[in-house]
Amino acid sequence: MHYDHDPRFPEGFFWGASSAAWQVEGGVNEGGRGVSIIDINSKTKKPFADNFIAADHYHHFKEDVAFMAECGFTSYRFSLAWPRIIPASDGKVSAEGLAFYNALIDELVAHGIEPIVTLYHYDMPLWVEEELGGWKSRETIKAFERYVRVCFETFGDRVKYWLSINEQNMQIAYGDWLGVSKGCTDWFRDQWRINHIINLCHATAVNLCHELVPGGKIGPVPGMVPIYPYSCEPMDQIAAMNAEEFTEKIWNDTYAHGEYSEFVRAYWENNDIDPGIEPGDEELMKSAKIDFFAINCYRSNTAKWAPADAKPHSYDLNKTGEKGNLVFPVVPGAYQLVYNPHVEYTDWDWEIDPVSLRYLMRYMWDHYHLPMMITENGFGAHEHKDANGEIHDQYRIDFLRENIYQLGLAVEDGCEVIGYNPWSFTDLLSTGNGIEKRYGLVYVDVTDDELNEAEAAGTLPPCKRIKKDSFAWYSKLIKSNGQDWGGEITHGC
Ligand code: BGP
Repeated sequence: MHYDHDPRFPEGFFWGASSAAWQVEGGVNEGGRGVSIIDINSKTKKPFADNFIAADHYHHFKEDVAFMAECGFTSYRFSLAWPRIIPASDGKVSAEGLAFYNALIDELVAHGIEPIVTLYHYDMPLWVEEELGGWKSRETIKAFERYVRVCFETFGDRVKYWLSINEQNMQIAYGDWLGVSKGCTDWFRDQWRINHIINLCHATAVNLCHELVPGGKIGPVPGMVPIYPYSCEPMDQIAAMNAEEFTEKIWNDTYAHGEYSEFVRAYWENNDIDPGIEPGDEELMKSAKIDFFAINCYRSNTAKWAPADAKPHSYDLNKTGEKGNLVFPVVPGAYQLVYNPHVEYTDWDWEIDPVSLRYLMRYMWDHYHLPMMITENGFGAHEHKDANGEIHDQYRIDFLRENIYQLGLAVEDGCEVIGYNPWSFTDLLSTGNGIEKRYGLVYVDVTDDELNEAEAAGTLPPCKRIKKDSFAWYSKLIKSNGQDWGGEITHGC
C-alpha cells in the first residue's frame, strides 16, 4: 500500500523507552536484594562487566526520570527484580525492595509517564533455583504466583500495563545463552517441560492481574525476529515457516489461543517428547486471556531449506562486536538461517531491516488481532565521546527514524499499535557484551574496565549521564506525536 502522506500515530500513543532491572539497576547488594541467577550468569561474560553496578540506575533513578520527562516520554517500560522483592526462601517481602519500586513508580507518575512493568526479565532469585528447582520444578509456579500477587497488590493502583515474561521463546530456543538450560541432561526434551512450567506461570500472572488490578491489562513479551524465505524455491518457504514455528510462533499461538497448536503437538509426538501436562493445566492456560502483545524486535532473519542429512550446527552469536563473527544455525530437515544479501548488518551481525517491523506488525495483527506495543527495538553500537565530550550517534537516529516510520505505515495499514518503547533510555548492560554494546539515547560515562575495577575496589563510579544526539532527535519526534522526522526517510512507501 502506498500513502501520499507521512504515517500518523493515534492520540495517546505511548512514546518512551525500555530497560530491565538486571541490566540497568546495579545496587545488587543494596536494599536487601537477594542473589539472582542472572548475577551468576553475567559473570560468565568476562572480560565484560557483570551486573553489579550496571548503569547505577538504583542511585540515579530520579535523574533518569527527569531526563525522560525532558525528552517528552509518555511511557517507560522497565522490570521488577523478583530478588529485590522476595530476597530469600523464608518468603518475607522486602519493605526496602517495595520502597524502591514505589519511589520509581511515583516519580514516573508525577512526571506524567505511564509505567509499563515487566514481571520477569531473567532474574530469578537464586533460592528459587537452588531450593525449589527453578524452571524445572512446578514448585516455582507457587513461588511465582506469590511474587506476582505482591506486585499487583502493591503497585496495581498506579501500574495498569503489565508484561508477564520477557522473551520466553528466546529463553527456550537459545537456552544456554541466558542459563536456562543449566543442569539439564536432555535439553532436547527438558526444554518443553520447562516451557510448560513457564506457560503456567504466565497464565497465573494473567489471571491474577485481571483479578487484582482494577483496569489492569497484561500481555506477554515475545522476542520476535521476522523470518523471510531465502528464495521462491518452495522448500525455502517451508524452511521459513519451520524457523518461525520453532523460534516464535509456537509461543505466540499458545499465548493467544490458550492452548498448544497442532504443530507443536505433532512435533512432540513424532519425537517422543512429554511436556509434562497435568490435569488442570490446560484449563488454566485456556482461562488466561491476554490483552495485548508486547513485542521486542531488532532484526529479521532469512531461512533456507536444510536437508535431513545436513550437518547440524547451533546458533553461535557474535560475542565480539566485530562483523563476521556469527555462525547461523543449521537444523537438518527443518531450516538453516543465512545472511540476507538485501540488508546491512550491525557490528554484531544483526540485520538492519526497518521494513521487517511493518511486516511483523501486519503478521501479528493478521494472526492474532490483538493490540501491540513495541517494548524493544534499537541499535547496539561501540560508542565513545568525541573531543568535546559529545556522542554523535547519527546511525541510531537513522535506525530509529526508519523503524518508527515503518511502524507508522503499519498503523496506516490498519494494525492496532499502542506504543513504542525502544531499547534503551540510558546505556545499560547488554546480555553478553557488558556496557561496550551501547543502546541508549543517554550515554552513561563509564567503561567495562571501570565497572570491573570499581566492583573489585568496592567503589561507585559517577556514571555521569550525557545526552546523545539521538535524545534531541527523538524528543522532537515524540513531542510532535510522530510528525517531525528530522531527516529523509529512505525506506518510505
Ligand atoms: C533482548 C532482551 C534485552 C536486551 C536486548 C538486546 O532480547 O530482552 O534484555 O538485552 O535483547 O540484546 P543484547 O543485550 O544482547 O544486545
